[in-house]
Amino acid sequence: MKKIYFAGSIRGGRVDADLYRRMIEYIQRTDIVLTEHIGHPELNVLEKGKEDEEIYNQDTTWLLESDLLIGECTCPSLGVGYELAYAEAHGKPCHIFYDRNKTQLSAMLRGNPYFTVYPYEKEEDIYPVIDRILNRK
Ligand code: 6K6
Repeated sequence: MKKIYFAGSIRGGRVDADLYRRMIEYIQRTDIVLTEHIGHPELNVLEKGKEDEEIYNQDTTWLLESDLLIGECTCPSLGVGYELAYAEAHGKPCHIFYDRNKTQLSAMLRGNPYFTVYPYEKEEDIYPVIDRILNRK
């Protein structure tokens, strides 16, 4: 089982939280998601009392432990951008999804050949790509 670091917006906005949850549950059919809280509808309540330093230390530890990163980047997030650069610096494969009808992905991601970028139009297009990323039969 691979360890996946799923990255999605938190303070950048939670409009896509349900989508994150569905993607995380799909990955969890065969693999481990280190960051399953990203898809939780009441993250604010869950994380209450956690210091930012604690969050940073935990997330960077998980990133180093992970086999690869899957990010949903339709909702822009500084934290996700940072995580992508951190993952690249540590040689972790990075797979980025975004809805091409809702956003223009940053040139700093699209322009970097290190990242594998998947623009999609419908949510259902995401899942076969995840199957390929995870080497599922
Ligand atoms: C809870 C409620 C509001 O903010 C929080 C903080 N909790 C976090 N817990 C775990 N990971 C976090 C938290 N905040 C940010 N991250 C990490 O940064 C996640 O791994 C996300 O992929 C990314 C989101 O960054 P922002 O800039 O959108 O918050």
